[in-house]
Amino acid sequence: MSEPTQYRFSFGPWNISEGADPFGPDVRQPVSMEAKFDLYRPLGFEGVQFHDDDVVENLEELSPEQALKRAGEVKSMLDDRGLIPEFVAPRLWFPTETIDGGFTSNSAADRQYAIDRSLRSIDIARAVGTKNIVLWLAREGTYIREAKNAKVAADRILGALNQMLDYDQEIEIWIEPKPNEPMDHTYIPTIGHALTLAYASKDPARVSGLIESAHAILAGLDPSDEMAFALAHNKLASVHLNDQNGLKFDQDKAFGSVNLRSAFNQVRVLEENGYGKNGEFVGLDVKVMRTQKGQPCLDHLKNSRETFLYLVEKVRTYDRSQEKAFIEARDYEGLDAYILRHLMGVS
Ligand code: GLO
Ligand code: MG
Repeated sequence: MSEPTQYRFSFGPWNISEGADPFGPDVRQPVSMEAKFDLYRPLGFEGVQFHDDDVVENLEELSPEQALKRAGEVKSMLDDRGLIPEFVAPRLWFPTETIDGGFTSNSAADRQYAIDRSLRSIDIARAVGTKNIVLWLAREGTYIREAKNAKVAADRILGALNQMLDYDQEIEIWIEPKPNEPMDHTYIPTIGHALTLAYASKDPARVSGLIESAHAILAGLDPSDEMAFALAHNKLASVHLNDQNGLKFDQDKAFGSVNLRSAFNQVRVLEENGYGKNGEFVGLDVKVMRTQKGQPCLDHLKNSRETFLYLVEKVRTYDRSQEKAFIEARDYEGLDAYILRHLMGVS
């Protein structure tokens, strides 16, 4: 038996939010980035997920030199607190140039903007101390099918990936698939799409996937199977654990809060396949409820991390001989009941 995995956790500063939604303004005060960094370790987190403009605020107003200088300052803030930057993601969905998409925009100038911004975020990633780039391809899709040529779009996404791989021979790219929101449909909705791009790229060893539970659910898929598929290809670079109550807007609910059994299965697949043994983070991408009082609100992070760890215990205390006996007898009714009893803590 190998040593049990000591999991380490990450979240992004956007997970400490002001609580705005499309129908109402902020309900909490903003917290500065540096003050957010102070909150990580006491909560049990050591990894920080970043967008390029979380590292360098007002990125577009700064020269490349100024931006790198700022990224270096942020690196020192992280070092001082024993924090690790997990990845940097180019924010290809806020700027006006990305209204019609990034790499798949119908405007050549806007496509170039998306490439330039992505290369810039590689420089920022290196300066803040990570080689990992996340591509959440937020606006690579359409609201109506006829608006873009989907075949050309797929070629363009691959072309962008290759340009990024060429730009820096050491970076790794982690694609985070999501089927919808903000688009009606996106071009890279599942891990199967993401890994096809990885294998088609000029350096497949440097391209892998990041699976978010809610995104898999929105695609009508089981998050643990999506994770298992990536693990089978040795391409699960990270996860964004959270939960989702059916086919609605992306809810980013606390991990396990909707479907505890699905959460158990995600933890089971990660634990059984040694996820985390090579330093992979257990990433969270969770929103606090808008209704929550307090400043700042952190319970959704604390609770999600604890739920993960309780479920690790459930996986480790799962009676494997009983599981085996049920499977050998093809008694999946028995297995089903055993799992429910185990999760409920009764026997
Ligand atoms: C949105 C995504 C988003 C990404 C983040 C990092 O639905 O989950 O939060 O994870 O931008 O790429
Ligand atoms: Mg996410």
